[in-house]
Amino acid sequence: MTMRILLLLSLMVFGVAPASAADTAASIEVWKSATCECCGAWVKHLEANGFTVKVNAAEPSALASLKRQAGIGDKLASCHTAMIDGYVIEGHVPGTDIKRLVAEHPDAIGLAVPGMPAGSPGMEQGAEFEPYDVLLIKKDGTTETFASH
Ligand SMILES: [Cu+2]
Repeated sequence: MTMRILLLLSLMVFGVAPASAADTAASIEVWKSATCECCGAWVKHLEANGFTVKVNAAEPSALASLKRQAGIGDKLASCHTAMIDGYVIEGHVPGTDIKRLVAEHPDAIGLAVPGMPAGSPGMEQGAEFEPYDVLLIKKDGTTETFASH
């Protein structure tokens, strides 16, 4: 009986460890236009999900060249661009998907939600919800569906 309890306790400890490791890595840097409201709402969504967010105001031309350098083509582009743990996060990507990306650590450029789908984090418009995919951007520039919402 005691052994079983010990085993259970150690399982609980190991079960908790990856979550706290992910929390310490949850520091994200965002580039956005100073006046972009939906970008600001997305930053609040990240903070509510435990991320520490550093926000940089960027002029449209600087933002565009940042996206180009990061490997974000026109088809993937959205309003804001962020970096976490060496990954690029483009657009209104949910915090849960960012945490999963960091935890799974795939060989990829990052995640993108192209455009600005209604109902994605920061794009809440009442009850309106436009189903959208979170795309994993691979190093060769191709994408695959990482999550569907
Ligand atoms: Cu937006």
